[in-house]
Amino acid sequence: MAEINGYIVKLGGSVITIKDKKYKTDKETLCRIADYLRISKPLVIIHGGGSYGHYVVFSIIQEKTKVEDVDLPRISHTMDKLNHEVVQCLLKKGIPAVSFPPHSICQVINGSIVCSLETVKEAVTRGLIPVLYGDSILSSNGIEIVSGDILMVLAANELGIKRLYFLTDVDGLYEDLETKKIVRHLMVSKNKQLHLDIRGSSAIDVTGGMRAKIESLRNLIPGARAYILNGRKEDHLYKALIKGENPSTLIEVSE
Ligand code: IP8
Repeated sequence: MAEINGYIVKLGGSVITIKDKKYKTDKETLCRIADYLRISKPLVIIHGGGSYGHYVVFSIIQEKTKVEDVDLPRISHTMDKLNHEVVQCLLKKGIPAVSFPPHSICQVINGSIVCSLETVKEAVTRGLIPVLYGDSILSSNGIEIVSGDILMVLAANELGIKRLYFLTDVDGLYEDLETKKIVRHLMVSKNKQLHLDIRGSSAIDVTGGMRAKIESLRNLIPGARAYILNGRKEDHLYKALIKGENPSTLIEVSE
């Protein structure tokens, strides 16, 4: 796959929604981030579930321990509402955002997530900005919750995008949770296990939080660079998206 010059960004659910308020978007933060995206023009935008997706899945699991086929419409519809808010804000800022609901282009086949990204690629070629999101998708034995982090890796690999930004609500990957010292640089590889004490998120998180995020990055094409930054901090957004610097954690993928 030929490399495309540009980047893909994940708007973490913890940044664009209000964590402890069910189904509440943080419009102010979302629109502030959109201002930076308007200038720096990502190729693809992916967003997480935050207090929409994680809450709905958590409620279902509390009601009956596991999600089933019949829950797909409820989960997808909830994520669709958040996606509507995201796309609305992007459009208001003049960003040509177009939504690609993952439940309609992805499914789990023989244990692997497979997405048809041909139309997404075509949209990118035409200067549009596809917007995908963490969602529930069909699998051979029911449904599966696919994180936006996994979609970041799939889309980046498929489109040949080697620069990824993950906007989170923390300052990067913590080396030490007490001192809040940040890991500035980390090399990961598909062939090497990670030996890091990475904790999950403190909020309700049904897709594994930071640990799952870093694990999934091992599957990126070698040479890819992923930045983990605080999407609520203007200096992080400015340094990363406008200046192309590393304000927090840079994860590089080797062979
Ligand atoms: O926040 C989660 O996506 P993520 C999606 O990117 C759902 O892990 C439906 C919980």
